Amino acid sequence: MANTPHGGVLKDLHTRDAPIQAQLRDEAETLPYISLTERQLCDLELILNGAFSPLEGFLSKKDYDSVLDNMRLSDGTLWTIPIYLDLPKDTIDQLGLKVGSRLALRDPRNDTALAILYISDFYRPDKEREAIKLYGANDKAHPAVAYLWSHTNDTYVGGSVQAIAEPQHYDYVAARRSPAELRALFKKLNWSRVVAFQTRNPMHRAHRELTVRAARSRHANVLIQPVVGLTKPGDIDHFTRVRVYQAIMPKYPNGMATLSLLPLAMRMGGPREAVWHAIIRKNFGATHFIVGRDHAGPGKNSLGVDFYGPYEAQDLVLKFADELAIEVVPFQMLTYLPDTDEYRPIDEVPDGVRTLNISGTELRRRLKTGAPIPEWFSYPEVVRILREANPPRIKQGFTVFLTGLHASGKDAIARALQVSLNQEGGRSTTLLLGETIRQELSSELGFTKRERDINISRIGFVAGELTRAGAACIAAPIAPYEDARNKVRDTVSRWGGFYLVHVATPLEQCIKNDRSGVYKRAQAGEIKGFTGIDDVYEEPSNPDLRVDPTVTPVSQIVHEIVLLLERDGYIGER
Ligand code: PPS
Repeated sequence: MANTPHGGVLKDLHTRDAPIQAQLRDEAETLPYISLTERQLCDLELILNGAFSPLEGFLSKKDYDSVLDNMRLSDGTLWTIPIYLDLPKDTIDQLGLKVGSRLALRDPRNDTALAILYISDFYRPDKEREAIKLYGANDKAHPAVAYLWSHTNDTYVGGSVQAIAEPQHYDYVAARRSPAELRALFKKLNWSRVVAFQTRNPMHRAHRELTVRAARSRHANVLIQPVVGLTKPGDIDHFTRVRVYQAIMPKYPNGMATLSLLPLAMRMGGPREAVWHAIIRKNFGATHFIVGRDHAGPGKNSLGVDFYGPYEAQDLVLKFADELAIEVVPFQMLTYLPDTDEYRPIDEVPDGVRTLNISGTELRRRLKTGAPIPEWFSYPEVVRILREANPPRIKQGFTVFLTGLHASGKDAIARALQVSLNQEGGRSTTLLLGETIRQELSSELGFTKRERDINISRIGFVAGELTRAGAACIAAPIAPYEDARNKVRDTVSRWGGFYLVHVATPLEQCIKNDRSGVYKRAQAGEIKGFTGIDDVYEEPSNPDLRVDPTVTPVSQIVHEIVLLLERDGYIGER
């Protein structure tokens, strides 16, 4: 038998409202509406399918205060993370929303009406109090506190919801299961004891060992239920992680474990979040829940100290053990013992026995550099998926951005570099000469500062996309403004390498080089605002390379750039 839902009844609002769904859908077309934020969408999905039982909507002020102060809803039910609908005051005024109004809640991705909210109250939160009560500190190093100040609107709206539709997903659809579906599966499989495992990270051998140990100790089956909603900024994307989970499932004995994805928006709230996770797993029917070291931990605060103690989350969940009615399976970190080729909880390792570990940071380093990841740590299938998603530098894209005056020789360098990179092979190389971009992408633009900024930003966008796709991009516009060049660096660096090369040919030489006569026309006042004549060129303050083709031959300049790329691992031995 699956575990009893929190509060006694599974609040599956889809089932409850199925008889009036068509009516609600018609009504939604006549109502004021809002498009949900990503976090609100995650929250609503889990309210509607009962994963947040006993909630039937967004918290009223009374419940919100009670959750903040006592970790309970106002009726006394244990509940640790407040689920509210935050809206801008302007939207509330524009839509004319009042207590008693009905508001359609739409999916931002496809505009579908998912639910109707019956508004019970509006309230303005004290964000500082919320941060301190919920997360222990008003410190923006905490991702949820940062989110509270930068993304959360100032008015919270409470009220119950009625279900119209489930949010449509297009990825890993078969692996997403609602509480009702998972409960039905447990029944079909005859699983009466299920230990749930929460994760927002890729799984390796240690995780497989940990879950099997938990199953063995509780005579249970295993539910791997990773979060695919919102996790900690900087985490590995859920597409990669789900492929990893799918690769690890065959490592369990047949029939022992199942994988189901959870579209939860995590808050990284440590102890409070661990209790919330336990409640959610109970609603999905799990009877046991693994809580490890630093569960849902946000990392370090602005003073460099961990927000929560390593076992604070375990302690809080254990404190509420009876009330939660889901058995917590506390876990120490597992570590590898090479001499006996086994994993053991760190507190069970006899003195003097050798252990091995690869930290998250070390793993990321090895993925980045292509350094080996041993089989004792992870499965080759998992490593292959992670490597695909984190290609080493040699397979990543990069952009070489040449900036300089007209006729400085940057086009000749760009062309020669393209040939040299084609000779190197391994990537397709794209040339974005100033002139080409002006014809193909920016033909309607002139040369005011604003128009030049737009032009450079377009180049940045294209260079970023090419870099992301693993190509080599060589751009050679004048790009006279430091600020615009820095923005390109920011855009491209998100995806791969970026090198700013200042082609610092003296103006007199550029004028000599110029066979099209534009400098002469600019000097004669026939062209206005010409860079170097009557318009500014801001010299790059910190280029990766500064070159002057009047003193260094193009072949040597290309070689200097190649040396930079080789130094950083973008080219070289494959
Ligand atoms: S910018 O500032 O980066 O947007 O300029 P860019 O797109 O690279 O300029 C491309 C070519 O436009 C010609 N041109 C001018 N350049 C500077 N100032 C003015 N007012 C101007 N009017 C036309 C210039 O010949 C640039 O050529 P290249 O060969 O690309 O340097």
